[in-house]
Amino acid sequence: MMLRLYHSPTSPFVRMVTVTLHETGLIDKVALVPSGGTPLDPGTNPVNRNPLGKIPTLERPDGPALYDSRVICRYLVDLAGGGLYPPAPRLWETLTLEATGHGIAEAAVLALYETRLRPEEFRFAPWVEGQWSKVAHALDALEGRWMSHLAAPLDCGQIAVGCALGYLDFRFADRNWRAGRPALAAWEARFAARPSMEATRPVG
Ligand SMILES: N[C@@H](CCC(=O)N[C@@H](CS)C(=O)NCC(=O)O)C(=O)O
Repeated sequence: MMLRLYHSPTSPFVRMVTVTLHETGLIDKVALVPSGGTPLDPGTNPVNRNPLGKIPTLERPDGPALYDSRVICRYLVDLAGGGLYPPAPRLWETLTLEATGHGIAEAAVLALYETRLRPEEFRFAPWVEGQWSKVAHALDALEGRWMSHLAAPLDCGQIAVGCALGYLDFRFADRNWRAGRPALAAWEARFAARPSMEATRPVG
């Protein structure tokens, strides 16, 4: 069964899906369709498949296209026979960790759009700092409360956090997110060495 994933190598949300594809062994079943766009211009993003004009979007032979990345990851794990979403009650922790990784990536993408897409005269620095304070609070929560879950067997919560941290390194290296968060920094160094993470490192 061939799947088609609308893809960009720089998107942290796409990376959550491609890491899941590697970890479930499904990567060879998916054709990557290069795409890209912004809220200002959907570009080559598949607006006809995903009305929100965002990637990742997954075309599948057995139904309408799927989006967003969390839905796609759950579909892929189901297709692979399970594994990366544990049964409840642990599931609720995994999904909350996944939401934390997503929240970090969303705030970082919004901060990037503010500085990259907005003409200089319309930029509002406090709004960017507001996004960054969401990132900082979430990183502190990971360091303070989530290290034992992060150290447990792999799940999609860990994948979301690993990809979000990789995105911070890729786009916001100057913010030095590791400062004051030694446990999370050590976890990230181990996680980034997984073959699935090495194979999907952002470029561009
Ligand atoms: N919640 C979505 C977020 C996806 C997202 O924001 N993707 C960005 C690329 S990193 C995008 O397609 N942006 C285009 C736009 O916002 O119009 C998901 O998890 O899939």
